[in-house]
Amino acid sequence: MAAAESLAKLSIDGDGFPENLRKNLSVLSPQQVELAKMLIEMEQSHLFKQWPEPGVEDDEKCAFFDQIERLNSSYPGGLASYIRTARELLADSKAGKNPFDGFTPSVPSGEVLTFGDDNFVQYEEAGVREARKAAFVLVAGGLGERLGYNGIKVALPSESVAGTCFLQYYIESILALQDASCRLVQGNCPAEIPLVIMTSDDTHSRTVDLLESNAYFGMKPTQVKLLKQEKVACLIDNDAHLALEPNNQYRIQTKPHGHGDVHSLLYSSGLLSKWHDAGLRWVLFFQDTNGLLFKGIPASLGVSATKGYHVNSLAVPRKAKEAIGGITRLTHKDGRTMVINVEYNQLDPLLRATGHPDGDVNSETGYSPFPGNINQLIFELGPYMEELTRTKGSIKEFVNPKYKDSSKTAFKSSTRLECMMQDYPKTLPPSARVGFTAMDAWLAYAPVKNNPEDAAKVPKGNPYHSATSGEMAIYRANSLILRKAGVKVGDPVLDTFNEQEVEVWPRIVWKPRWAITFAEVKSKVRGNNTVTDRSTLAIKGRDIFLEDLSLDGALLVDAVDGAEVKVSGSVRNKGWVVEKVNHKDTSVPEEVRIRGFKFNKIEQLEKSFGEAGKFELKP
Ligand code: UGB
Repeated sequence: MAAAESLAKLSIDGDGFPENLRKNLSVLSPQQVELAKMLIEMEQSHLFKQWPEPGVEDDEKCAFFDQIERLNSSYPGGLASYIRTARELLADSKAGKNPFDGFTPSVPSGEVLTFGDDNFVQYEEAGVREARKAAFVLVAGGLGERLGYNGIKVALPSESVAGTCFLQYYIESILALQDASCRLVQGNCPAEIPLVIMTSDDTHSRTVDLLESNAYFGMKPTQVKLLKQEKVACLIDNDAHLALEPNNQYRIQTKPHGHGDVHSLLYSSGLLSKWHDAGLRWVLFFQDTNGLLFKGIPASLGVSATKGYHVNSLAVPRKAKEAIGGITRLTHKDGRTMVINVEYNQLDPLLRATGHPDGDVNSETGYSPFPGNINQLIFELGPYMEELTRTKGSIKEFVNPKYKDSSKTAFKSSTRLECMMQDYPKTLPPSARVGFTAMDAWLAYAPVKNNPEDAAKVPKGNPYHSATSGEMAIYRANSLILRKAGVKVGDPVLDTFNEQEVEVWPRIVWKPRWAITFAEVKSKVRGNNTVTDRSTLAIKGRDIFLEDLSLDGALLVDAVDGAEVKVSGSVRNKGWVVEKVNHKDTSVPEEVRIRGFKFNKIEQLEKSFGEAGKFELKP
């Protein structure tokens, strides 16, 4: 029998060869036998310990090898390479080897932007011009364990005035950039910015459903491409023995490999060369729940284009111990340097090991001296393709086992290898132009990552990264932007929701179509406008102009393209009142209770303009 012969070539006998597997060879295909051989060679015979006689659960045995085949083919170099790397990294971890051994950290310099000044506006214009040559990549394969939300994170409302979910906000922002970019170059434009979404088994089907049930939020379905990442095998010990599911001896336990998979998936998809041939120049990576993200994109893309950055990371001031990586210049003893993210759990030990006994602490500015990485990365496509041709998109991995005790011989639970997309520059040559663009956190960063209990425990003064803070940050940013554009916006009031104290600004939202840059905001605000602190304002059309408006209450204006609407006069009504909700109150939908408040919509002025023409909305 071919299968048996193939295994016989293994020349493994005695203790090393599991009898239970030998007996079951007749059940397996020749390919499965080859995989079995690889597993035995990689010292994984424990996987077959409990296998029953042939004829019992044979379908399950084949399903086991189907999974092995998937794990083998989805990892660059196959499962054997995964196990080998795991052994090396686990040995390093046990030995307490510092991954930054030989490197000294220092604070890098980059482009620091001030919202709304001439420099910022010029970068924004340069960025909008480049946007038509960009492709966007959203990494959305994460389960969001820290948030604990039952749905996918991109389906969560980013705010609850208009109820725009994150994916909708992202897609509408890309479409607005596309329009603005084409307008700037007067039509000489491919007109469709591609969007790739990296999903995983945890998020894939629900992401497809969300897109399909919302007509892709206005994007052409052909513009959007989903790439699904596979999970990787879990490991039970320092010898990298694979872990079986606790309740199924025919399934390997798997966990996510991290957002770094995005590079190998893009490489193998063939999309990069397609984009290159279509004249694209930039690839922008971003994460699943940052409702401010696109406020920083145009200017940062402008920085990339102006400075010729191959890699540009967006950054914000970072509070010490905040769960965001620090952008760091690392200088090796041999003289090599690189500007790279040092992940939040590694920054403190690295600093302590290199002559900073206090570790990750704030400087006299009240912030960590290291800019905070918000994992919004802008790569120049040409150099990116060249590098991936060399590396095939594989990214330096790491392992983070939770040991039972200081002997570091046993794990509390299984572990696995992981990789991060921001580690891409680690393999770049010193000639690569790697920089960062820093801006205020209020403008560009407000992720939703922590559940209410954990958010409430965040040290005072550090950002909560919760649904509460994420939504309130949108109102604050929009209020501050309108202020900068000359609108008199009421002061915020402090309030506490789900035990998190936040500033509550007027609830102002607008569609990205209305304005995607500060220059656009300014062009749509004329005369003397006032919005009081208790007000709610939602602007949903492209050609809506605020002109001598005095708002004290709630106002919602919608207009189709071509309907030019001047909004003015005095709008006064009882408005929308912010009401507290307890996150433990299960009678309230989950997406509401995790933010700790909802609106009681008492009274509003709501007006829609469905036809082209010139209109005035003046009560
Ligand atoms: N993600 C995937 O697509 N696949 C995966 O396997 C895992 C995640 P988290 P974390 O700027 O906010 C990152 O869990 O640990 C997606 C940076 O590493 O939110 O908070 C997932 O869906 C850190 O340097 O990441 O840390 C989500 O969209 C810091 O900058 C994204 O990857 C921080 O984010 C991030 O996943 C930040």
